[in-house]
Amino acid sequence: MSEKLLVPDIGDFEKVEVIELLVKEGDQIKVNDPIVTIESDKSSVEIPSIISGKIESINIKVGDKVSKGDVLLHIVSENSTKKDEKIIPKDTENLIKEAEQSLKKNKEEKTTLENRIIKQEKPQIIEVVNKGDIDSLETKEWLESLSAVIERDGDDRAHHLIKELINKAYMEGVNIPYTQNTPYINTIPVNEEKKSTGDQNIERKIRSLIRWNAAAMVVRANKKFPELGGHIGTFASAATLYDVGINHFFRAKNNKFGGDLVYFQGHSAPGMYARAFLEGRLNEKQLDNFRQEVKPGGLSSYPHPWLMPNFWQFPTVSMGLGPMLAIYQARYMKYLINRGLIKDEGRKVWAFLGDGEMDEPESLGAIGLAAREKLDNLIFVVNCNLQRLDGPVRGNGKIIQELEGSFRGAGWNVIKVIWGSYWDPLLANDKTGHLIKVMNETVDGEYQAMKARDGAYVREKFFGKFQETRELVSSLSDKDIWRLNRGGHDPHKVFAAYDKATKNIGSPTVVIAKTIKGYGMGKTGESVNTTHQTKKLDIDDLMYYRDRFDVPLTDKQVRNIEYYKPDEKSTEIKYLKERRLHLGGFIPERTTFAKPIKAPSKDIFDNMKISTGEKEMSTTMALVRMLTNLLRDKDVAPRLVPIIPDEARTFGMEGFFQKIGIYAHEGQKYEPEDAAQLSSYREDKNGQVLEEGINEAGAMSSWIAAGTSYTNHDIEMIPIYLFYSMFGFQRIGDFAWAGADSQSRGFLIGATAGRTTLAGEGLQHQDGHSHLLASTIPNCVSYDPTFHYELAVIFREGLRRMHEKRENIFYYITTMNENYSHPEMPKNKNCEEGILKGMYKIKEFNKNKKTKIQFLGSGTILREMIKGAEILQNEYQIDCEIWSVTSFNELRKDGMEVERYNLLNPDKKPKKSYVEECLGKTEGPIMAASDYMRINSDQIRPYINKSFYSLGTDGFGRSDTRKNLRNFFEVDKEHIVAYGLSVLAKEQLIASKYASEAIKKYNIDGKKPMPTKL
Ligand SMILES: Cc1ncc(C[n+]2csc(CCOP(=O)(O)OP(=O)(O)O)c2C)c(N)n1
Ligand SMILES: [Mg+2]
Repeated sequence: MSEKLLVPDIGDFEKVEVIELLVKEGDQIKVNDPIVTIESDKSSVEIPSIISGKIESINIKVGDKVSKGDVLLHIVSENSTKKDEKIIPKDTENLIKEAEQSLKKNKEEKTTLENRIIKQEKPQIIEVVNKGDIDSLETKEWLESLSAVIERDGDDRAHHLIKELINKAYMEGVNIPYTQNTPYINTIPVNEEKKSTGDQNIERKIRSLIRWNAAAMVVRANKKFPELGGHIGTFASAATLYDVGINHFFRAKNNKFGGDLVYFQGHSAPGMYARAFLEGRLNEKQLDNFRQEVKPGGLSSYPHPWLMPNFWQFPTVSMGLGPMLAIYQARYMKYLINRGLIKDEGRKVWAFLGDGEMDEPESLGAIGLAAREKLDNLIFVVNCNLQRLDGPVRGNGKIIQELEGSFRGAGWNVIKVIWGSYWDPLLANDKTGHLIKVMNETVDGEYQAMKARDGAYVREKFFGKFQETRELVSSLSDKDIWRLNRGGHDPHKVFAAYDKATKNIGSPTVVIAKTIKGYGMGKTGESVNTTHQTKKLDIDDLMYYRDRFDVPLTDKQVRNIEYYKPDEKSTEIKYLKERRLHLGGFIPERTTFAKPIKAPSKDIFDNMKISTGEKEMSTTMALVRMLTNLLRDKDVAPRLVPIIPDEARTFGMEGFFQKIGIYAHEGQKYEPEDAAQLSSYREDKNGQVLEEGINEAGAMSSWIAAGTSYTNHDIEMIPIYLFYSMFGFQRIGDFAWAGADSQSRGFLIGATAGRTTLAGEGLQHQDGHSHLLASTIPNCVSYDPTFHYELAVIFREGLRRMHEKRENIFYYITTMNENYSHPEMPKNKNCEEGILKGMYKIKEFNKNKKTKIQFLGSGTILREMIKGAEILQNEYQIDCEIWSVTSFNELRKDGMEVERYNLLNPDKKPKKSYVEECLGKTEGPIMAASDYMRINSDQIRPYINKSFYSLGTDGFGRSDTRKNLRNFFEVDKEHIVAYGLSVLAKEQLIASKYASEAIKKYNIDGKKPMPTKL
């Protein structure tokens, strides 16, 4: 039966041009196969078929304008099933799934509840003493009732009752301030702690050796070169947190398992080196080259994959990046799983963070997303040693409670590990609740001060606050009191917390552990405000450190600050290795087994090498067209990860919503408002687009996760992050640097780029420097193309270099939103090479054969230069060669290298920079211009021995028409003509009157201040 395929609802557009026919008569097609591509002045989308069958006739051709309801094709259908009828109603499917899941969950919950009720010992009544308690007897009764409920019906019932009480109070108008906090005690009750299976004695010995070697490494390096720096205090406070993880939880990547991903806190790097030394992965010589990275074999100061590519995976030392990168890494892992690209192996992402670090807005900035996306593969461990660099993190408050509130409020599973096991009996005996009261009321400044003093001080200042607490410790000596340990230094408590964290389902977990900064460093380094920067320990401190951790070194060895490594056959080394063997291998370790992606054949970009004729389009639109083409390449299509921070419509990418879907871990639970339209907002569990919302830092973190997929997930992916160019490097510069360090591969597209192409926006939108920022990153390759074929050549080469040849570089390409027609690619065989190297001659005006000038134009301003050159030829008889400069940055890189070579080889024939090759033999002075600051084009000035002038858009942007903006910044064709004549006059190639006349003619006000001053 023959059926018509009609143009569907395409939104507000009418008479949209058909730019591509993707089928022909006689083709057999299936539902969802793309039929035609249509393009409005903003975006291009493919229309998929909703019928399967054989194409009988095609009613449209390229160039036709179509509207909703027009007939595209006649199809002889196979079974006359239309997509609309066949589609399983998504919502019903979701409902069934959800119901099934909740049934399963209920069952699980019931069993765990039963278990809990059975194993629960009689809960203790914790009475929290409160000054304002007007009837303590009544309070006691209520608390006893609650205890009875917990005992009889379990935690959930108790929770339910409390919730009901709060609701009731709220309904009665009682204004109860809401709190996300629990008392200042461990989250996991003693009776629910999972016991470690490890040998605590051996583990303590190993930990002590790691502590010693880490400190020795820093002290030795600083003895040799006092300028080198380093940190002892951070790792000293976190050693147990890492050790328990590495001995029992962090699973390495191997041929059977993808590996957990661990973000180590930057300043704790010495601890990781010290462990690798015991593991035999690093030798003494390497430890002695800590922070001496210039010669090969040195150990990098902090985790830097660029400098130690086989060891470190994640750069974290710029505080705040780690937490955000880890969140998006966990999210990206789920994305890969949901798209069926990797298996779900229950891998975890762990992130170790400092409590001071949590002040960075980025640290807490994305925790909402982690909860929303139910990232139960994510575990944060916040090391709360209560100190940052200068002093206490929250001297007057409590960082642990503050973090608990923030994370609980955001929907995380919070596990507080505050007190070590020595406190357990005291807490159990705290029948009056006074101990918890003191714990709650003592501020961090006091807690810190106590650990800088001794047991007697703690007795007086802490337990001495109440008679009840004083009595609680009356039988303890000062030494016993001093031994009361913090949770983060207690391997049992840490083990129990990690165990619980790894088993949590449905939400991310944060383990908030209390520790002591500089733990074990003695009077000069423990819990004092200067701990962070202590990098030298005197002999007494070293002796103390040795004794404190029972390191088997003689006094002489301590004086020599010798490392200690037990024999390979010792129980310690055997144990350490056995643990790692059990967990699949060493950690951290960076490897990659990803297969390259074959770059698409050149012809996939053929349609971008022909002229667009009358048709005008922006380079952003050309890019989207190109991506649409790439989605038809079977090798590339599944690997593309388009990332957009709420700007798809700005860039004309809304067609992607239907075509490849927006990733949403819960699918789409609602019918979108625009469901009937071709570009409907389609969320899908295996959607491909990462729509990040207004969140550039998050989008960049996703880009880094995808760009390092080849090493962290052993699958090469092609992230393409499109953003307003002004909200790129300027906004997320530190992330871009971390991405570079991580050796991310992929594309950053600075769309709506330039200072004058984005008309009608303004100072905060108009970018005149992103290329300069890009140029600061050594492995960033950047381009500012003008025409669609340039873009195509650059993009394909990017795919080839990064994803086929696996070079550790990334691309920054600016695209614009100014519509113009694009010429055919010049036939010159060197054109492609020139585009990639950074410049090629695009046009020549040589009618007059008298005076000549060289114009170097980039991006949108190239077009002004072409128009200016035309005026110069026709009205002033000046010839001109015009060069399209696709990348001043690339030209500069080549110039620097060649110059260096020539300086280093004074006796050899000098090499020529590519700029010199292009311009060396040309006639006339050079004038360069771009839509960026002059310094952009000035970059190549040193590499050519000719008069060189540049125009650019230095100054604050502002909103106006493109014409007015280019006039204001003096980069329009009129200024190009006037300045061009002035340059020639200055070079005494023409009389100055021509320049003066042009200045007058074009109403150029010589008295107008520099735009930088306006
Ligand atoms: C973005 C950034 N700002 C400042 C620093 C300098 N800095 C290094 S460590 C540190 C204090 C860290 O304190 P915390 O996060 O509590 O870590 P701890 O060493 O106490 O575990 C500071 C300010 C940095 N590394 N990164
Ligand atoms: Mg700290």
